[in-house]
Amino acid sequence: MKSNILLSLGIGGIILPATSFSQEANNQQKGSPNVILIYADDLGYGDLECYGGTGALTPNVNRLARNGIRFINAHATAATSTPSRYSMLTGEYAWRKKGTDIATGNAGMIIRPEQYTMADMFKNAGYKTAAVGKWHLGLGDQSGEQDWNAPLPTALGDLGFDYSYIMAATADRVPCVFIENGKVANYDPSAPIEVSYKKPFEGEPLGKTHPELLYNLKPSNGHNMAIVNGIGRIGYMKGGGKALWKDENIADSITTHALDFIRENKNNPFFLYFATNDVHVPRFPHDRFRGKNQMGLRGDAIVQFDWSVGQLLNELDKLGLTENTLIILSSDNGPVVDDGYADRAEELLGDHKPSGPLRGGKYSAFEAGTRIPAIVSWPAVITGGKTSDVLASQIDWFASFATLTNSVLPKGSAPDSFNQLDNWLGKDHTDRPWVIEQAADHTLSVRTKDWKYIETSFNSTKVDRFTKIETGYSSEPQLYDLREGIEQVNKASVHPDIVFNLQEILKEVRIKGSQKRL
Ligand code: NG6
Ligand code: CA
Repeated sequence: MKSNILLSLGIGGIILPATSFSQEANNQQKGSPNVILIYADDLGYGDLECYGGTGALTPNVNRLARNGIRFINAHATAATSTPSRYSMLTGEYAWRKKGTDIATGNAGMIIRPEQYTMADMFKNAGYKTAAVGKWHLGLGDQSGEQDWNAPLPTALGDLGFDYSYIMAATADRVPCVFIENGKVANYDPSAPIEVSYKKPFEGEPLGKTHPELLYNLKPSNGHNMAIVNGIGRIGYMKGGGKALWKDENIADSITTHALDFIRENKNNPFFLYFATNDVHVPRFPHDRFRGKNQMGLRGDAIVQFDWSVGQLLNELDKLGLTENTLIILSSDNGPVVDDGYADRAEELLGDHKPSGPLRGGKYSAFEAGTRIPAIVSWPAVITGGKTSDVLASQIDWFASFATLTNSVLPKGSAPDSFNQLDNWLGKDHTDRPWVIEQAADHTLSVRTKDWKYIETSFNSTKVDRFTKIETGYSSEPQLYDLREGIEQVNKASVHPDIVFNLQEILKEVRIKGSQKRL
């Protein structure tokens, strides 16, 4: 029997009727479906058409949603990229580990080779594994010590990925080159690469000193160090020559490499982590995606993202792999409109609401920081066109995929990840007992289906000056009743018992770990 307090916290509520599954589907499930994780960057809860987005057409994502389940209560583990990705790929909350905040482009590898990753798990289950696109989890042994002109001593091959074609960090951070299997792709020996986040290289023009060279995009905040492709970046860089990326070709480049990987592995199970640069800044999509929506470059980036999704779906169709490929499409954190470039995103937003009905955005402790779109499709097993409001977190993908592939995880690995496979496949509608959300300043929130507690923060900023996003930080404890819709009225003083219980969950998960708390 559930205790009253569990019920009052909204724990364990069964929301939707369970779907029945045929024996055939269950048998298929025992096979090894291909798994593709399409991980968008800064794509908000309200950005896609199928989540109410009005500003840009996303027909390919619509197609995926028609074949799958659209989750409306799913969370990334953090409101920024590096901690979110760290948690997702290791099954360990990033706030347990130092050095997992937004990484520079010359950060050393944050996940260490001895850690067991989601890719290791797939590889041990007989899958071919690949990471294509944005990485943002460091490369090489030591921060700032990489020699970008030689193979990196440690890279994604040490974390279970058979193949990788990645950007070291983000498009707004140097080095602006792709790294393929631990080496700079298309390396140009005539232009040796040097990278520093400490000091500029003599003779290299900077955004700050040579704004006239920023012919593609100008910054609105920061982004005034190295200039590559007429766009200012974070960090200093020299050389690169023919290996330097052109921002307008990034989506084409990563999509092409993803398609090649799929083709090469059409006869064996594969795991593809496809992490797009879209819709992160600098938003500078290819010409053919321009001007197709009212929102300017941010909208064009959403359209370009949708195009990449369509390319993957078409290829699976062509190869006859659609039926037995499990696709999850989601985002690493919530949306931001002005993230440091003068791309007119704010001015052209119109009625489009990147956060949908939620409060806050990227970086924020409020819901839009981590509540993200999540669509799961697997035609062999899932009857499409459904919506699920089950409370879910990306932290559970690791253990859920382990169940999917009948994998045994080494002791101590993925310590915060629970097997919620049946929830993600729409068979079980029991909410996760709690979900923990990490804001940019490390403020943690714990939420159940009905309630959300935001712990007190020493940070007094209410609205970020540059992004104009409400942070959700307060020196007072905050409690919101999510049945009322968004976080609006702080009920902490009205329900001290609920505050206490949510604080206890947070304390125990923090100190004793997730498994002990269960
Ligand atoms: C911020 C950057 C922002 C973005 C973010 C990381 C400035 C002014 N802002 O510091 O542009 O790069 O870091 O985003 O430089 S994330 O999605 O990768 O976490
Ligand atoms: Ca992000």
